[in-house]
This record gives sequence, structure tokens and C-alpha cells, in this order.
Amino acid sequence: MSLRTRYAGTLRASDEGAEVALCGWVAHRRDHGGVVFIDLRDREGLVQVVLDPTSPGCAEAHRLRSEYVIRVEGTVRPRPEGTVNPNLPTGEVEVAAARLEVLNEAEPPPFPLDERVEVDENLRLRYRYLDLRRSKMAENLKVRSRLVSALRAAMDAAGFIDVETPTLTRSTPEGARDFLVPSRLMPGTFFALPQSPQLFKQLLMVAGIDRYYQVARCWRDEDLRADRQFEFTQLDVEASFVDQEDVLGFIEEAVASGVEAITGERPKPFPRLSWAEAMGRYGSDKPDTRFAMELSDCSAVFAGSSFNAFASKSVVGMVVPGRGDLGRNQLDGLSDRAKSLGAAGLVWMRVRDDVFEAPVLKFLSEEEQDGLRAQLSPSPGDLVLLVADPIARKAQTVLGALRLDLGAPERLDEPLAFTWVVDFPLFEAITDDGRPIPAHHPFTRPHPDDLDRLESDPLSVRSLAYDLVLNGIELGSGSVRIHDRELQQRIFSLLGIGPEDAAERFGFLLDAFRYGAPPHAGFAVGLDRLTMILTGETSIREVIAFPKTQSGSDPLTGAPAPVDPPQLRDLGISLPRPH
Ligand code: AMO
Repeated sequence: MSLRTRYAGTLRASDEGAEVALCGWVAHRRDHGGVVFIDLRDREGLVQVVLDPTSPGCAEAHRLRSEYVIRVEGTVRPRPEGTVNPNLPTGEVEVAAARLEVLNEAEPPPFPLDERVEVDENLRLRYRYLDLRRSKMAENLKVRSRLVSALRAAMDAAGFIDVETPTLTRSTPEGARDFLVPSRLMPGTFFALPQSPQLFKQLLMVAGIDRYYQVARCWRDEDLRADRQFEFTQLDVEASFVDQEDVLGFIEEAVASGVEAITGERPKPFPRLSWAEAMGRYGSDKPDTRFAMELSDCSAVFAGSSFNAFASKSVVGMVVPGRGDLGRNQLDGLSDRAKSLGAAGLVWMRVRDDVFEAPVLKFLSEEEQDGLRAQLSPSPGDLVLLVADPIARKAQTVLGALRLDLGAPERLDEPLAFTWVVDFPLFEAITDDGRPIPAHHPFTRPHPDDLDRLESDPLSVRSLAYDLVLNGIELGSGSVRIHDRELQQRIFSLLGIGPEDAAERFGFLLDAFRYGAPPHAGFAVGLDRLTMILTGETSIREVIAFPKTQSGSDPLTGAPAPVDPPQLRDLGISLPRPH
């Protein structure tokens, strides 16, 4: 018999009578009056192995400890009546062992490898190879692998070519800090690890590759969060002679096939919102559309108000169903939260039968109260929240955050809510020295209808940029690119990137644009985030085999770590002496 004939976790009632050889780890061992029960674990799950006192391996079984590596030969048989375990996929069967072999011993693991036990994340990452033995973690890696296969298959089917781009390269402007790699052969110079393959994929379009994709590792030195790591993976895509519709089409096809490969169900066509609608209705450019509680623009109601906090401001309102019972402390908490988000204040009103109840009421005319009721249609028992600000987007953002805080319990009905957000503004703000900050990267094409306002009113200019949002998380983004040098240079000069600076940083791209750059557009999907949502996890660390901790280190290898002085000398680097 070969070393192994089956995975333990795959045995089912239909295998009864089969002679099998299994290899794996001892999850548990129990002795019952001379009979030894072993839970044998492998990548696919657990199965119960039984050795009775007469089995040749029984003596060996008594010395087994958790995590010993063993091999068992035996026969699959039904479990005796009353001992079927409905919680275990293999729970209808057990393996009656005829042979047991210890392939390796193991020290006791530093934490129990039991799904139900909460273990400190640092400890889990320090011993990640043990943590990954837990079936949920193994399952997450399998989901990731199946997802990547499905995405690749969809891109292949649509005629995209998988091309690898360099990872020792120059800085790519995606808005984060670079990870730098010093060059030994040219001391004092540095490679940057790519924040994305953006520039290379555009060059591939100039090269005539026409349709490119890559499952690409990207590096960004930014603060880590549950959905951010220093290194992460994108499904990165670019295509020539396409417009925005084409890109949304093939990305939606790939993502939908990926989801179907994991859930067995194809998601419905993804709805679309313009950026302005997303901000107006959800107070976010990554709206969580799994629940309603939409915002509403109440500015017109208060246009001529004698209440100073509202007069001539953008007033945004939201009804929180059934939360009119929130106590003063909770409401004060909400106000504090609104202020911490940058609001001047938060106005709340309880809805009692047909009237509002709120301290602010004395400042509002009957007409304004009627107008508010007509605008928001609240029901008795609801809570109404209002935020006013001279800038609509600020009021929307504050209320959008409160919407998420308060809406959470309602969010379970639709587990996967995709939304395309299109028509992003080209710039997200103006710096103190009057420079616009790009909302995406500087290669994004402005909306053709808004080009004439590029210099005069940059914040009103829309772009041909689009995001894909899933359950309130930004899953990916992309844009139609600028493919002509003049427009690209116009954008660079707006951003304060002078001709010399542009030539120094992106000269190779601008040069390439001289030689017949096709119109092109693309997208990148965050693979870690998609896997996280599909596995029901709340952090991408759970779907990355060897992630960094929240504080940016790897407890397993000890990275980042000091290096030997000779290595630094080779690189021409000297460190300041520690004080
Ligand atoms: P963008 O910067 O929006 O676009 O990145 C695309 C997607 O990558 C994921 N992502 C991350 N995931 C984990 N950790 C991070 N630190 C991290 N940063 C980004 C997100 C995000 O939506 N070159 C453009 C794409 C293009 O225009 O084609 C780009 O990289 O899911």
C-alpha cells in the first residue's frame, strides 16, 4: 500500500469497507478501557481512528501525544449507533486501525490547535505553521487558491495574457510610502518595490500586449489595519482599445466567476452608483449597501432658517429606525463621535407619534419641522440625526460614519453587496499651497466633458475612475488612462510635478507615449480583501499565510531585523550611532 491512499478529512459513509492508509497529526487521543481513540488530522479535516486492545498498534497508540505525526492503515466502518457525530463531516465513520506507525514525535504545541480556543495573535503568528494546521486556516488558504484559479481562468478566457512585471523598480505613485532596496552595485541608489504594477502595465499597452493581467504582489509602507498589509496581492488588469464599460464588464465577469467558484452561487449583476450619489445617499465612497438608513439632503428645508447652525449650510439628515429610545448618555456619545469626525455638532430628534422631541426644537419653526417630516418620513419611535456643514461632503461623511456605527445590527440579510462607484472626482482636495491632490493616481483620465475646468475649478472635474465596493469595503479601483503626452503633462503641472521632475520620475512613460500609445484602461482587485470577505473573516491577516502583525513585524522570522555591519558597508550605508 502506498504511504497514503486518502485524506482523513474526506472519508464518508460511502467509503465503508474501504482499506485506507492515512497520514497526519494526532489532534486528540482518548483511552477508554483499553480501546484507544485517535482523532487523526490532515489538511482536509479529522477522522476518528480506533485501536482495540488486540490491534497490533495498540501499544504504540498508548504513547501518542498531541501533534505526533502518524500513519495508520485500516478499514473504514460505520460508527456504532449513538456515536455518530453530526458536527464532523467524517462523523458517520471511523477507521478501525490494523497498523499504526509513528512517523515523527512532537513537542507539546505552545497553544491548543482547537478552533474554539481564542489564542493571542502574536503567539499564533510566532508559530504560524501550527496555526495553519487549524482547519479554518487551512480552509481559508484553500478558498484563496480556488479563487485565484477562477479569476485566472476568467481572465484567460477573455484573452488576457499573464505577464510578470519587475519588483525591483522605481517608485510608482499610488499615494503610499515606498519600500526601498539599496543597490550594492550602485551605492547610494535605491530600487523601490512597486506599490502596484501601474506603470509597467501601461507600458505593456504601448507594447501592443493589448490585454494584460497578473496576480501581482504590491508593497506599500502605510499604517496597517485589518484590511491593509505592507505586502498584498492584486488581480491587476489593463486593456487597450477599451472604454470604461468594457473594463467594468470583464472585471465583473471575473469577480462573479470567482465568487461562484467559492459560494456556488453567481452574484446578481452589480448595481452602480455615481460617486455623488454614493456620497449623497450613504455618506461614503465605499457604501455598505447591505442595509438602508440612507442619508437625505435637507438643506432646502433650512435654506432661510433663523437657526444659525443650519442657515445657508448643507444640512444632511438620517432616520435611525426604532432608536428613539436612545438615552441622553448614548446621544451625547453620538455627538462626541460626530465632533471627533469633524462636525461642528450633531442635532438629534426623537420621533414621538406625530411630533419631534428634542432640545433643538425651540429653534426650528413649525414650517421647518413639517418640511423635515416631509423630507425624511420618520415613524414614531425613530431617531432623526442632522449634521450641517458649509461643505456638503463633510456633513455627508460624518453622517455616513454614524450610519455605519448605528446600522451594524441590521446588516445580515444580504451577505454579498457589490456596488460599482463611478464618476469619481479627479481630485480629492486642494493642498494649503493650492495644489490639487489626485483622488486616484496621476495617470487617470479626466472626464472629457469637464476638461475645460481643469485649471479654473479642479475640484469640480470628474474623472473616468471607478471603484468596486463589497460590503462597505473598497475591493478594487481602476480608471481610463491618459494616453497622450500633452494631457499627461498638463496634469503633472497641475499637481506641481514640473517637467524636470516628471522627466526624472516618469520620463520612461512619457517617452513611451511618443511612440504610439493606444487608448487604454484598467483595474486592480484586492485579492486579500476579496478572500477575507468570502471566508467571513474580518482581517486580511486571516487569509494571508504569513502576514505581518498590526504593528508591522513578523514574530515568526523576527523581520524586520538589524543586519550585519559588513552587509551595510557593501551597500554603502552607515547608520547613525545609537545614543
Ligand atoms: P489601488 O491603490 O486602489 O489601485 O489598489 C487597488 C486595490 O488593492 C487593494 N489594496 C490593498 N490591500 C491590502 N493592503 C493594502 N495596503 C492595500 N492597498 C490597496 C485594495 C484596492 O482597492 N494601480 C491602481 C489600479 C489601477 O488603476 O488599475 C491601484 O493600485 O483592494
